[in-house]
Amino acid sequence: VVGGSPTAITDAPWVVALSSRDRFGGTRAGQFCGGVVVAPTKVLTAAHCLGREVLGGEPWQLRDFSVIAGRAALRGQGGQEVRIADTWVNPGYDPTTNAGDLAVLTLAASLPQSYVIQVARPGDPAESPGTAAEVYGWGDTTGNGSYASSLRSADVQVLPDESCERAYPGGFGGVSYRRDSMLCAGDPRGGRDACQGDSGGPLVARGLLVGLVSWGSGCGQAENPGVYTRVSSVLPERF
Ligand code: 4AZ
Repeated sequence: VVGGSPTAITDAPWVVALSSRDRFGGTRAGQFCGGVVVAPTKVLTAAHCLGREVLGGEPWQLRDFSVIAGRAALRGQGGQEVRIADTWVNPGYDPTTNAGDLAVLTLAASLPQSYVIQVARPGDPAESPGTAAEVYGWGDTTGNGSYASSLRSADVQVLPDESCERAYPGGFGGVSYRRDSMLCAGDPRGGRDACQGDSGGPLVARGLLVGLVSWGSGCGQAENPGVYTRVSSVLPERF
């Protein structure tokens, strides 16, 4: 998260870190993506977080990964570190266009019900342009590869689809904005945004989950907003 500030986990108990045993050790505790608790044993993340670009070409095994919940400081105490029992990747996810970038992790143990956030329904006013929103994560804070060891969040707003259609007409690596499965959000003046390492983490508006950090060009550039998975339209079922 660029342009953000430290966040207590008690203010955002639904934010979790995805951790890989063998990667990004040290202060990041293996953190490579974010996630969000939508039921005691269900965590949403970005499908691309389970893809080759993030996890490497080698066959990986579920036992190499865990979810860190209830903890803002990755190397701190408290909270829960839970194994992942199963993964479900949205069959509509298209890695070449990033459309439908959502996966569901089923946890091997239950998290407290108090961690659960409610998901916005399709067309909820929380998805309307101009709505204040917050993005959360342990990702890059500068755009230069400086990752956060403790949870941060930034105030952004839901932007009109046109803002992202203008920014991403198809020229960004062939990836274009699609309003049916994506949500546009950011800071109209620039400076506040999700960044690398925040992928899969939540965009929250009016207390509801509206988006998952998915992609964008750079971080915090006014003319290149963040693109989020539009959770309401991609999620297969209610939790
Ligand atoms: C990334 O590489 C990434 N500014 C995520 C979000 C954004 C840019 C990059 C949005 O995971």
